[in-house]
Amino acid sequence: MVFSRLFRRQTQPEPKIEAGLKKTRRGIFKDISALFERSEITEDLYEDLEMLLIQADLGVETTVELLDNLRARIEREHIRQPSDAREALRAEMIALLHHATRNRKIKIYQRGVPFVILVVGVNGTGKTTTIAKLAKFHQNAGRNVVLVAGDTFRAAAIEQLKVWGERLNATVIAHQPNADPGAVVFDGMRAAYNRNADILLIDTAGRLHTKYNLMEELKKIRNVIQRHVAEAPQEVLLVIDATTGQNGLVQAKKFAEAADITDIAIAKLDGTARGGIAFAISRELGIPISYIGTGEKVTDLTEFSPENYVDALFFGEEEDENV
Ligand SMILES: Nc1nc2c(ncn2[C@@H]2O[C@H](COP(=O)(O)OP(=O)(O)OP(=O)(O)O)[C@@H](O)[C@H]2O)c(=O)[nH]1
Ligand SMILES: [Mg+2]
Repeated sequence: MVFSRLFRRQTQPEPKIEAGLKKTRRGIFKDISALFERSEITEDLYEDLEMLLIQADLGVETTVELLDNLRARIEREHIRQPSDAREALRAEMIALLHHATRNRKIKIYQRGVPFVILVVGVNGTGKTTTIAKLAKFHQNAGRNVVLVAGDTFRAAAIEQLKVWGERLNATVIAHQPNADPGAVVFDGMRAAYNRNADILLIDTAGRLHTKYNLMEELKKIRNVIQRHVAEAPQEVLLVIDATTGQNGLVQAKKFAEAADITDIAIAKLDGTARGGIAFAISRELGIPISYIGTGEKVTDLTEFSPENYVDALFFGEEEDENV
């Protein structure tokens, strides 16, 4: 007699991620789970799984790769029970996400050397909000944060950052609208030293003019930063909007080609029922996903963990209630 393992949560519940993935979990991933309640592993099961994964925004290529890996594992481990196949799927999903997180560099925060975080991304993806969240995140860790309004194209963008600065009690360095972003960043770097800042968070304009312009502008900002701290920016964070799915991924790729991105934040995960985008991002960009945003509040940011993420696709409060 073959006993199949019970499919259980492997990580501690992480309420913010679970809440953020609620729509995905209750939608597509509920259907995915249901596939494994069938009596045998058949070709139909693989086909239905493929369709659902594509719907979840994994994209065709990532889905095909995941399914190939799943089939190989099922064969290798002589898996016969669909419930064990679901366990194998979880393992392969986690492996896919680790594909990128493994490239993550350890962050070194040194006293007296500002840790500069340059935040980039297409307009409207959630850059400024993510900056506020990150400011809170670092403040909670006891770090002194200064914000720089490097998005000088829109007056509203400068105001928005100032409002966050007031709420967070963080200094905001800003110039007039249409000022040279390089000049603002220069003042920001100086302020970081004068105010003993541990973290300097730089907002940038989201307009994706031409790739050449974008590269030039980011290069200028980088030069200004490096005049003060040679190893900065220690983090170049690309913010991706989860609700824009595969389109967002295409734009993110362009950004990744133009700027030396070190980390990715996926914002607005709470706003989509297709939370599979993280897998496509991980595979296609190969850049570590470091944070996920699951709401509009400053506290709605979590550090990314593949294990927690995948568990939250399958388990949440509502499942616990049923136990
Ligand atoms: N639900 C939800 N909304 C978010 C999240 N992050 C940002 N938003 C909202 O998305 C909208 C755009 O966010 P911003 O932070 O202004 O985006 P931006 O990239 O700075 O935009 P531009 O400066 O115009 O390029 C705002 O209404 C935010 O409140 C999130 O994680 N969840
Ligand atoms: Mg903005």
